[in-house]
Amino acid sequence: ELAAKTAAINADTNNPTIFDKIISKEIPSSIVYEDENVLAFRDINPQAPVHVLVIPKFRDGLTELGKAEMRHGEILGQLLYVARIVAEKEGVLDGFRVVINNGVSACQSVYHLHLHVLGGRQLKWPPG
Ligand code: DGP
Repeated sequence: ELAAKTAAINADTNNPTIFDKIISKEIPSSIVYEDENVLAFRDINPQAPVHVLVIPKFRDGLTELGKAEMRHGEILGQLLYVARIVAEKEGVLDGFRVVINNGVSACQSVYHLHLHVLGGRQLKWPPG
């Protein structure tokens, strides 16, 4: 049922992505946090000892942050709060970074909004 709902809602904009299969558990992932609306799982290509992706289960037009509308406010807030839960669970609440890559020039590769939560090492600034 979840897979069907995800597919139906996500089909409204562009194409489904690999994240749909992660949400439906068709593709296994290392899940750090899950609730009705949000899933957090370890990035397959970690850039830091802690590298977790936080995504909405129902993309609902949010292929990228640039597509956000006021009606997305609640889910956007939930994603940011889950980033904080993940940071605490992973033991990096004292130092972590939340990144959203938006569009080609920011190297976005999956068009289903996702927050990267990075930590567990000294992070440099400015980022690359
Ligand atoms: P971005 O470049 O911001 O669009 O980040 C997409 C991230 O998604 C990238 O860091 C790698 C991750 N990713 C892609 N495919 C998979 C997958 O099948 N499983 C997991 N766990 N992560 C994936």
